[in-house]
Amino acid sequence: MKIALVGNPNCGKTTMFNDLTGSSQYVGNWPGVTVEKKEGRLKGHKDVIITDLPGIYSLSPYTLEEVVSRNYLIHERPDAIINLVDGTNLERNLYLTTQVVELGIPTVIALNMIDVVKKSGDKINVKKLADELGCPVIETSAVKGTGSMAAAEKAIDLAAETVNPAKQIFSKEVEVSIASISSLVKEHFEPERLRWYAVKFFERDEKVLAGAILSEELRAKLDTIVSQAEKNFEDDSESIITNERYDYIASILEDTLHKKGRKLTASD
Ligand code: BGO
Repeated sequence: MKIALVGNPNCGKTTMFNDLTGSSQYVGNWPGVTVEKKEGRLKGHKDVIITDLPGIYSLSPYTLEEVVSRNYLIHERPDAIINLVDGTNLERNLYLTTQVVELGIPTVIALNMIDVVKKSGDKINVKKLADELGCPVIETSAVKGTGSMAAAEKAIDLAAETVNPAKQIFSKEVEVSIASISSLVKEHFEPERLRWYAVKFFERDEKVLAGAILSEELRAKLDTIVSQAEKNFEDDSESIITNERYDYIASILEDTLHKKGRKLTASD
């Protein structure tokens, strides 16, 4: 079984990887690029390989690290993902999470740096966060070694289950466009991957478009849908998606994050 560690730079991935794999690590390079590839066996589970993917902020196609990570996730398809989220920097870290959950791979969130969060007096409603994101959230402190093994064991359990389709998080208008794209291309992709591809087509992701075997006629139809949305929003489609991801994250944090000093309300 293959489990991938995914997260922003500095979220604690290396610390957790070392904790989970101990001395059974092998380090190489990703094929064709000088980006380090680290793999190791999960302690106490000889058949589970943990792959530490490069630290990234997004699954966009712009940096080598992003391309390596997303190629691995799409083409090698790990059985499950542990997405490390730095609990002290939720807004930025969840930007990647909103993309990871679209891949249709079973995902557990390791809410890391929880020791720092607790010390600061901030409160994160873990259950609500899990409900919003549609995947389990486990509090971890990689540096203290707490929660990491529980996150890995959760990932093993999830790998055996069918993955829930990603939630619709965008505005109604964007979701209508994505639904139209999905119905046009659905024969070309497995159902659990369809949303990832539909969002990428909406964004006019050049690498994904170049790799897809679609007729010219179909490409023209996709272009019409995207151009119409761009016209309505007076913005390019990639920016529309970025902005709406941040709107969604803001709405989640409104419900789940209580900064110290902020007055609690009845719904807290
Ligand atoms: C230094 N809690 C706390 N408190 N710290 C953590 C946790 C956690 O849960 N997880 C990781 N860290 P990486 P990436 C450091 O190196 O694993 C710390 O990029 C220091 N170094 O110890 O490297 C971890 O692989 C000097 O901190 O992250 C590390 O994802 C002073 O977060 C940092 C203070 O972890 C990044 C910290 C010389």
